[in-house]
Amino acid sequence: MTAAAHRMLTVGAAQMGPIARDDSRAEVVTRLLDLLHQAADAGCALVAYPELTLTTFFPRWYTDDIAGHDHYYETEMPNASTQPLFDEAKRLGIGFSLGYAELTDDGHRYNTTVLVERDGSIVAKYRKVHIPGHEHHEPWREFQHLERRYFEESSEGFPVWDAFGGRVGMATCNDRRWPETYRVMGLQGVEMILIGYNTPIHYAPDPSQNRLQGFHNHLVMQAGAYQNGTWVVGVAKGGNEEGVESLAESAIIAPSGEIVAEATTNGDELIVADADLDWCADYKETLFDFARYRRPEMYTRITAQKGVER
Ligand code: CDT
Repeated sequence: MTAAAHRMLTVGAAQMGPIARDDSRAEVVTRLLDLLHQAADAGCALVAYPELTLTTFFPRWYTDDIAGHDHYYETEMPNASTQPLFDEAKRLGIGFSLGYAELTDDGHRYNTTVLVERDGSIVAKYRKVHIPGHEHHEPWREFQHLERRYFEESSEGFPVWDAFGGRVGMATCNDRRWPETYRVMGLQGVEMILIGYNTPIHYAPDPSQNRLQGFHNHLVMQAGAYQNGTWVVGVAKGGNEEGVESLAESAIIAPSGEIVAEATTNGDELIVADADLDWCADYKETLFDFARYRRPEMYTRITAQKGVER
């Protein structure tokens, strides 16, 4: 009897360098297309783009009237600006995930990622669950992090989808720091989690963490991958954007927790890995055989309680 062929998925993380406030969507999409063509040359079937790929990271600026930032949001996806990316990806037979600011018909604002299959069909939208930062202008900060002003917390949780020959999930930036993010998807058998991020190096509430940004980034994604037996694709919008230095260090992480591809620049850069989705089972069916070893009755506090008991 011959062994079944492993399910291989060649995946690219399309790191972006900075996007200026005045850059048009068309200019950004040109850069996305360039990365897509590099991905095609590398044999990718799936490309992950960062969080809020289409614009500068606008939550760094306060507006009294939130509608003052409406031009940073997309009301449709695809739309006229992104249609060339959707068309070219379909022509090349490459799927992708793309983060953007979503403004819904009924006025809700989400930090969203769309997942598109190789045939151009939309698999799903994921809306960011953990919204970091603050709601109001805080003049003591060097720059603002007003995600909590400009985005609602999603109440749709962390679903996974059968796509790309495996089981795929998504998370966005701050979500990657929370173990629950990975575990909720791990309990649904996730095999690859796509995570876009914009992480300023300077963390105003506690600058002693600044030097650890790169370490923490890899720490949380590597732990999430290993403890759930899943691939993790972490993709940054990095570099100095409108005077704010953001972490690059995009990485593709195997179910072993090992980094198998890592960006070396803080600009537009594609990194690629041949992901063996069947490698996940080596962890899911042994050390992390959830059905055999987990003790959910011991973990009830995790869903019953939000903050630390005093
Ligand atoms: N985009 C995003 O979620 N960034 C946060 C910054 C820290 S909170 C101010 C992050 O967790 O990387």
